[in-house]
Amino acid sequence: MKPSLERLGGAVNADDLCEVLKRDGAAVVEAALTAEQLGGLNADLDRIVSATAPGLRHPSHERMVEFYGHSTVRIDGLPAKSKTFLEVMLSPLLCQAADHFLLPNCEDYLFNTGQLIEIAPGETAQMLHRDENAWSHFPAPRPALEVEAMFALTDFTAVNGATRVVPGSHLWPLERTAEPEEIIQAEMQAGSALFYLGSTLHGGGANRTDRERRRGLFLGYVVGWLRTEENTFLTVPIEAVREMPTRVQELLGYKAHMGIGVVDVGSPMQLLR
Ligand SMILES: O=C(O)CCC(=O)C(=O)O
Ligand SMILES: [Fe+2]
Repeated sequence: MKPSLERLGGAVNADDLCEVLKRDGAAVVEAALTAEQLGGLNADLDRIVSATAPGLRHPSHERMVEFYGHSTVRIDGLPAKSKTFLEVMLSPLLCQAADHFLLPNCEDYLFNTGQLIEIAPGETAQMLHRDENAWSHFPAPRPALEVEAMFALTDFTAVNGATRVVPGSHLWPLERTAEPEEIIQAEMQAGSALFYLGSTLHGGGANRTDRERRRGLFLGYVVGWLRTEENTFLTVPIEAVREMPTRVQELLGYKAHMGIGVVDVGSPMQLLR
């Protein structure tokens, strides 16, 4: 049976979203951003995107070069680059989904990374993957480690690179690969979001247009005892963190996970006072 990707209205409550995520591993939430948030993010990021070269500028490993794409612009450090991004970090649906899936496995969760991902014409499809495989040394079966969302900042279409996703694959053994008919593209309007679990197979789509750029804002939370993908202590200056809401400071790692992530053997919050 061809799987389907559930589409929920922006007014969906978190319990209903979590039910669908538990069953399918992914769902589209329409109008997840307000018009002001969408406009604010694009205004904050336009100039930075146009000044940034595509592809990996400083590869951490040669394997990441292909994975991150040659015609795709990626930008992190977003908490210090956009005030609206901080609002999106605290968006109730995403935080409630993270509460639901991650709090059974940790004291509190952390911001894993936020990336602006702009796929330019000519980009090929990214390999399907599970984001939790970033922690591939952790043998399966793993507890839920990561909850994430890809917000569309432009329309996502089948030809401009809409994320490809495999509903139900979060329940598969890690070695099972997807058949073409099991892959669905998360076509959605700007302002909508694909919510998914870190165990769900997905990947960026190919951009087969002549001039359309597909801009997405990716944001994920992980259990607080993992090393996060983005090194937020270096991407977000501490002077900027001092001005942020307390919950954002916690999510950026200034809350210790019991004895993990401590400063002076205690809470890093002391550095923000
Ligand atoms: O750009 C996309 O649609 C997905 C990107 C992605 O899954 C990743 O880089 O991990
Ligand atoms: Fe991914």
